[in-house]
Amino acid sequence: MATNRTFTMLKPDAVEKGHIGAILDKISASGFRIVAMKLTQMTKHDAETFYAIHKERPFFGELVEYMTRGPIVAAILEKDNAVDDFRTLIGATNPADAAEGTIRKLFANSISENAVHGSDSDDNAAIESAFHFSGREMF
Ligand code: IDP
Ligand code: MG
Repeated sequence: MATNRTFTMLKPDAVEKGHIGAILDKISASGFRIVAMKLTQMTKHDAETFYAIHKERPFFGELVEYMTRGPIVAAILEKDNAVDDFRTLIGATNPADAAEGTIRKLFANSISENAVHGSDSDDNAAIESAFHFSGREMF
């Protein structure tokens, strides 16, 4: 996969609160092109696999419970410098620390329910994209 792509999820809290449109609007207005997108729900096994790197963290059970409780929007986004620029757009993990105007500042509830996921590296963007999408779902 090209390194100008990143992977995102609009997490269950954002979907529950009806923020899909507003968040996608911000993503598009920030210059990202949607390469792939779907509304889907992660199983417990999916969430445990996706977040395996965090399995020793004290919040792992809470994270899996949260990420599986309702549908998410999964998407692949394209832009120059996509991974870093998207992390800037979403803001810090804890919305209390997120910069003004960032997606997490605007839409997140808390450090655990923080509205959006963004890949942290080109390698993880490719792994996470392939976790959710087949080649024929990418455009
Ligand atoms: P990131 O999403 O900003 O990359 P990570 O450290 O990779 O943050 O954590 C993954 C996800 O786990 C976060 O987005 C959040 O939903 C949850 N999380 C992270 N830290 C905490 C915590 O201290 N308490 C509860 N949940 C957390
Ligand atoms: Mg992370």
